[in-house]
Amino acid sequence: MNLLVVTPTYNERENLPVLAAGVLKHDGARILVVDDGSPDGTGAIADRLALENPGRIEVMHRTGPRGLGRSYVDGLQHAIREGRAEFICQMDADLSHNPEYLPDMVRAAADRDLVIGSRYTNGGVSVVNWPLNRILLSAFGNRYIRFVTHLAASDCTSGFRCWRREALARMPIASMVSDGYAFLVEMLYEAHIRGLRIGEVPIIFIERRLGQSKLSSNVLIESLIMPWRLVLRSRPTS
Ligand SMILES: Nc1nc2c(ncn2[C@@H]2O[C@H](COP(=O)(O)OP(=O)(O)OP(=O)(O)O)[C@@H](O)[C@H]2O)c(=O)[nH]1
Ligand SMILES: [Mg+2]
Repeated sequence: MNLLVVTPTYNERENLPVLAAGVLKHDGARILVVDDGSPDGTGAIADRLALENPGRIEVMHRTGPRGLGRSYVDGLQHAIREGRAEFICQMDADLSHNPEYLPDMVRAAADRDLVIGSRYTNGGVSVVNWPLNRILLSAFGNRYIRFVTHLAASDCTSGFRCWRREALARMPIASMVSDGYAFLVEMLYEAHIRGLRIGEVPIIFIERRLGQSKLSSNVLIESLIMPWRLVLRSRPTS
């Protein structure tokens, strides 16, 4: 496969080498690490991994305000500009997203524009080591987003995604306004209103064992408001 995996990192020093090994096991897969000046030295570890795996790992060191959405905007735009990968995946660095699913996702993306690695395809929720409150928050959040936006995907907040590059190039990446989970919803909504073909493949999501969560109340509040902004801004004005 001809794949570039874009991975945003903030303080993932223990997780990144394991993730990189899992991704690079697949022939034709490369990684773009988008590090936000992690205080724990993840950026330097990424540089070392890049030296050890010539041509297969690239590192973008961001400066200025940090953020998951901002990092994806920069990383995905870079992936389109370099124009080498046929498929572009988005993936967390904390090992919640198992690289073993990458071939499944790329295969599914052969006749889709965007494939979501989904925790909800079987009716239940496929997560390991999540406390009940996190399960409820995610399940409620997804229902709420679908209710407001009429998106059909069962997992609108999954950060594990695979795009065909031509489809990603049609997305207004530079005009995304949100960060955090809301960024993922915004991208999905823009893909939907552009008529992109969206598919899902089942994954089992494993909660991080090492490092710290960056989930904040600001991120949650933004994701409650964003679905309304999305539907209001896409309404015909006449
Ligand atoms: N570049 C960059 N990456 C970030 C930032 N915040 C989070 N990330 C990365 O985005 C991915 C998802 O972040 P997490 O902290 O795991 O968020 P989460 O999955 O909602 O929370 P937990 O898994 O429960 O900890 C991880 O790879 C993080 O390192 C950021 O501000 N900048
Ligand atoms: Mg995580």
